[in-house]
Amino acid sequence: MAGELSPIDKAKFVAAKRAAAFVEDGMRVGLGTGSTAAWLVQCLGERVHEEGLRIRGVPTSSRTAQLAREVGIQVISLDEAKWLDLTIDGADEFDGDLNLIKGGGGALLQEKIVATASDRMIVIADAAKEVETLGAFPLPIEVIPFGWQTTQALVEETLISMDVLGRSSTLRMNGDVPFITDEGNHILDLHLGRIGNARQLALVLNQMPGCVENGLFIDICDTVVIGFGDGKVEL
Ligand code: ABF
Repeated sequence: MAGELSPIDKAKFVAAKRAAAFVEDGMRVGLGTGSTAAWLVQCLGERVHEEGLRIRGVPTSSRTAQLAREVGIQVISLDEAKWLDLTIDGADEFDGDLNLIKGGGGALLQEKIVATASDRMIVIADAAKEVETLGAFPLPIEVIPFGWQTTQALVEETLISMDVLGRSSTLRMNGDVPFITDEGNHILDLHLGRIGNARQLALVLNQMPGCVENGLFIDICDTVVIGFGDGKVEL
């Protein structure tokens, strides 16, 4: 499967493969979104075929659901699973406290619901995702379409009082049209540069009318499996 991979893809693959080993027979597993999580789904599909691994997968996006079915993983809904033994997902940034920025793939709402409905959450990431302080990656927030420009203005105004470097935001586009999430919402990307108090910002953002969820994952991740371009893995 891994063949000749670029260093970045090798890093993602080895992290995913290592994390796949944590999945035990009979588990209900949350399956993340993004290119690193796609490797995980592939690795689990191999285990299903080669070992007869019996798992039920709960995808965090329609894209992941399709891939999971393609590789032979039994897909069920979160409500059918009721609770998950383990969720494995990617991230855009992680810091020393294992707090995350997620949502670069636009699935942060379902990802956060699935991750918090799990006994354990493992993040798989290439080493470039590790940061001293969150915020260089634009922080995605999911907002309902109704009055989104007003929501955007309120969010930017609120950021003035927060410990962040930047305060501008942009509507995420999909070509010439706004990106639409699986739930039919928009994504605003907040260009903050550096987030001094991620916990406080996460709380404030979710008080904003029109803001459904934000991409700050605070106290949710239990373990980060870090992949490197030379094939090394750390956790
Ligand atoms: C998803 O994985 C998103 O939350 C996050 O943005 C993305 C990272 O993508 P990749 O693994 O392709 O770098 O879970």
